[in-house]
Amino acid sequence: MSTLFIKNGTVISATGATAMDVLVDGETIVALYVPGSDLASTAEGGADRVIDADGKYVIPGGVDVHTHMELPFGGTFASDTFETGTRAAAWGGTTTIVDFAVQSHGRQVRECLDEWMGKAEGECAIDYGFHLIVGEVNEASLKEMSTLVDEGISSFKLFMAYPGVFYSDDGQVLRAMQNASDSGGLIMMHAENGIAIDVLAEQAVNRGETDPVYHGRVRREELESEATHRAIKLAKVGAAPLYIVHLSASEALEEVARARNAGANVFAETCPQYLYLNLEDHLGAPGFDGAKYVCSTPLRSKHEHHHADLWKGLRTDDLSVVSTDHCPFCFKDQKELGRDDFRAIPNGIGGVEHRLDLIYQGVVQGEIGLARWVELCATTPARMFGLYPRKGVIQPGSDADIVLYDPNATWSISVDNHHMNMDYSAYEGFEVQGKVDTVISRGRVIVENDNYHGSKGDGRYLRRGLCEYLM
Ligand code: DUC
Ligand code: ZN
Ligand code: ZN
Repeated sequence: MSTLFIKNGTVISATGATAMDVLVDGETIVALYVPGSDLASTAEGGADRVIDADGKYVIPGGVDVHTHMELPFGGTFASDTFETGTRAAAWGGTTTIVDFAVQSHGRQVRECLDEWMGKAEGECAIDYGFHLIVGEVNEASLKEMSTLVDEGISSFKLFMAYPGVFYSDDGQVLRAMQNASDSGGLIMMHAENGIAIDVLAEQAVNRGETDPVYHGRVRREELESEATHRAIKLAKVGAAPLYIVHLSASEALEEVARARNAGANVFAETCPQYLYLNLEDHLGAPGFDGAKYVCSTPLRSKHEHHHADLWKGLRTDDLSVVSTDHCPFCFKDQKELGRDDFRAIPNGIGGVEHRLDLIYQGVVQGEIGLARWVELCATTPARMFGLYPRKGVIQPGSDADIVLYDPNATWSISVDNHHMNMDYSAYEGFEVQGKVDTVISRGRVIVENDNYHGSKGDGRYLRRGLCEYLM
């Protein structure tokens, strides 16, 4: 097995920044050294390869716990396959994803899971795990949920939105929560009142309001906060921990903060799109361009204070994780399905490649510190979803998933330089300070000098443990 010595960098962890040299043996981090020490010189002298990280941050590889490669949605499929999507993730410094296997309505969990395992196996550039979307809560799926926790699929997404597709009613939600309470699983909730949204959407279309912006106007903030509130209360009744996905709005955040202040095991994530994009400028872009920004939960109004509140939530830990909800669709032929009716626009934004950079802008702008950046993008997601300390930290014994990040590089995001399988970028022209320089996945240098050196099948399936935050 070959050894790799990374010297002169600043190692960033969830607790701070320290000048440290890092020794990797094969796939594993084996030691950290005080730079310039005798031990460091000996380790460097014996290494097969030395990388000079002078001027760079040395951070744990990103852990994106919310992606949807190949997701079937609205008569089409998310445009990134496990191959293309995980390669794009690697380019952006993410070395682990947790994607969603989907139990579709009317089908057995096990059969669906096998199918999703098959889609990913041998295709991924980086390590990957799965949550399960429980498309139908019934006796059979509840039984499987308990078994799956022991098999390393320890989190389950339920939807209070999308009636007739993924939707679970309150009784089903409660039963799934009771099950998770017994098994140690974590319920992830898409918290929007889908029944009410469908009424408003139909009324809007009947009035001739068919443009993409109405997707955001009918998915009202109240319908996110109401569902968030309901989910929190149901989780209390079911004695289950709860993780709210893709939280986008101030009022929903207030519900989470209130529950957390009361000591509940309630957690939430947000995504870069809710920190940088908005309803008027993006969803409301001229012509049909707003379709590029149709996702659910939707982008919120710039005239309110959602962005500022979400950044604050990231500082206070009322928001504990930043994921991407990477769910890309091309504009041509996919987003275009909804030209005459926003309800037919496939929901999703691709962003798996840009999470580290976009959240690093929060460091540049003084919203969060360096340690919090790493905590939000790597350490907490790993702990939340049973991957720590294998992932999410640079310490002896952990997988050698390491990113060298250049804090001084500047560039702009574009469809012309991204690697996701999308014909547009939701962040086109967005100027970024900081850049992923080198990416190491289980000891292999897969991105270096703007070249990709990995191959499909490098990534391994991760059996996950339980959420670490449950009390
Ligand atoms: N939201 C999206 O935007 N896309 C896929 C599913 C979801 O909940
Ligand atoms: Zn969702
Ligand atoms: Zn999602």
